[in-house]
Amino acid sequence: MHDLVLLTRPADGVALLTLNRPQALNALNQDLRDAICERLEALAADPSVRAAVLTGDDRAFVAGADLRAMAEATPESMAAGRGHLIWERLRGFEKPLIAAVRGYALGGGCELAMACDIIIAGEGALFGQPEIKVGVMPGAGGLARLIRRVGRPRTMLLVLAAETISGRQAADWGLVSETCPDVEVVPRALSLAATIAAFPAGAARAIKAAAEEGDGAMLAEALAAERRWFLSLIATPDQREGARAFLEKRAPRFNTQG
Ligand code: CO8
Repeated sequence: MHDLVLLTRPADGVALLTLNRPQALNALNQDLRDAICERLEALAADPSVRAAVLTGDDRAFVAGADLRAMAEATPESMAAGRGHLIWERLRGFEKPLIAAVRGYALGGGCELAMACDIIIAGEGALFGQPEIKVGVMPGAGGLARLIRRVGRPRTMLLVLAAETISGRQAADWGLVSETCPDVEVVPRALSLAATIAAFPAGAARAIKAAAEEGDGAMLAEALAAERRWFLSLIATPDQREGARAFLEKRAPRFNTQG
């Protein structure tokens, strides 16, 4: 499991987590979610870590929830499973966390980046919430957080029309903190993490807590509603068709009549 999320300590006070499931473009299956949670718990408990960077590789930050796993899921199995724990773990993570995004950040990948405090995006990064293409919708902030960051009209362009945007456009929209050439993404994120690690840890913790509390109550409600509607689409004929068509590399045949 440790191989799924590599941990290095490139600078004093700084941890670098690298998602390592390249054969599936870091799609979030349960093993990868568990490995992320495990790493976050270890970093939370380690007083020598004062800021962390989360990254993927050149091709993908994360290409979404794992559609292979979703092909067989039911609302009950998903609601009862551990799938949501990663989002709770991220919301409860008290140390500054920076997403360093290169390549695809789609669906759950865009949601994972938005669950971090700062997002550094490569110019070639690609952000989107294209769940509708596979018969579902975002379930972990792709509506609730995105609407707060870029506004509803732009959110709906990504969520309803499955449009994707580059890292540069994501910066213009305010979805990410800043953009830079792809090769500079991880160094820039690490440099910011080192800066933060040299500031008082108590102040950083208070800033995160205040940001969460300020936005928190209404966000929590919106996230719960989003997850409920997401689960309502699991195991429907269109969701099954969407996942199977993706895995079989063919165009889906959806019921477009309602
Ligand atoms: N799940 C599983 N496997 C994937 C995924 C995925 N999301 N994305 C890519 N892969 C796999 C492919 O199946 C392929 O494997 P193989 O070589 O065995 O066939 C490998 O990764 C490489 O992918 P491609 O060959 O497709 O690479 P391309 O460069 O041609 O295309 C894309 C890259 C455009 C990223 C394409 O792979 C794609 O469209 N992927 C799916 C993107 C997507 O729809 N993401 C949204 C998923 S749904 C979601 O995230 C819901 C989140 C809700 C969470 C709420 C929880 C409560």
